[in-house]
Amino acid sequence: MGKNDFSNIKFFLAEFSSKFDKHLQSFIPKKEFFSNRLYDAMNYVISVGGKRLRPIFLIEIANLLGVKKSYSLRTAVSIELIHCYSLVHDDLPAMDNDDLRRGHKTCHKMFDDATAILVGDALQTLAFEIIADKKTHPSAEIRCMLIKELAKSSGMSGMVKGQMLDLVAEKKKLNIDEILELQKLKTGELFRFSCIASCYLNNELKKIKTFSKFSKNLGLAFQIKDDLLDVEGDEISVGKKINKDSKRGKETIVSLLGNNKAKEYSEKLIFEAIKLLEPYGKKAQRLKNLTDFIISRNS
Ligand code: GRG
Repeated sequence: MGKNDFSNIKFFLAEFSSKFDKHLQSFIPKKEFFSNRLYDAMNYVISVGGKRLRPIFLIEIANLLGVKKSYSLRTAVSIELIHCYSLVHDDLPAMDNDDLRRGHKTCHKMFDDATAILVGDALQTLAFEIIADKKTHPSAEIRCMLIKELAKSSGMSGMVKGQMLDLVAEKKKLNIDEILELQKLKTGELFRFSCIASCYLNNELKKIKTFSKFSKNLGLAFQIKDDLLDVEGDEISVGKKINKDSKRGKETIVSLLGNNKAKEYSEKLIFEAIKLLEPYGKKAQRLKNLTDFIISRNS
């Protein structure tokens, strides 16, 4: 991808975020007697930035398949809410114990631990409430399939399981296969939902296989880049503490393969992901550029 394409993608992402964020915020009340603290904290979490990568992939794939915009937008809000909840809980002292997220104080530092737990719970349940609503899709069957996928990708056989393995990894050295499995669950599962949701929304279940494969490569390449930023990036651009994994003695794909091999591996994953979009020709150009951005980004 040329230099111009890279700045175009950054411009496109900024434009997307500003529109998407307004929509995201519209789901959370600004003020209400008695519940102000909860809503203030929820609004804080969704207003302090974030790249919005999961929503953007969901919406770009939806556009490619021709899904009605209001359906994909609501589903994209749901996956971002799940992602935000996971970050709030991950930052808590009982988990990663972080003070900085998206360049701002973490939720529990800005408010307190109990509020952060409730914020996570409320963001998570709101995600399911949005998908379950008829406005997301007129077919109850399709809404149920989406709810099941979202639960699977975020719950005990998806992200939560991955997070548990990650906690175990603090005490036990994992090998490369175990780390790949951990990352597939912890990070990859939400990307999988983002990439296959439109197959449900458009009732094109046959396409799930291709987009699952696409998401597998995307999620893994994203994680490798995340690990590389942890060792090569700077705290200001990344917006969170760096060198976290090495300080905790945690193995990552990068620590096991070395920076160069890990980089090569991520490039191969992205090359193969982009190849899966070939049947869509020029219509998929922006999605291809976004896919490439996953490993060229610096935050
Ligand atoms: C608490 C159940 C539970 C799960 C937490 C998300 C997560 C699982 C842990 C966060 C720690 C971490 C660094 C995970 C690896 C990759 C990841 C999810 C990075 C953050 O995603 P970005 O870069 O974040 O898309 P922004 O802030 O841009 O949305």
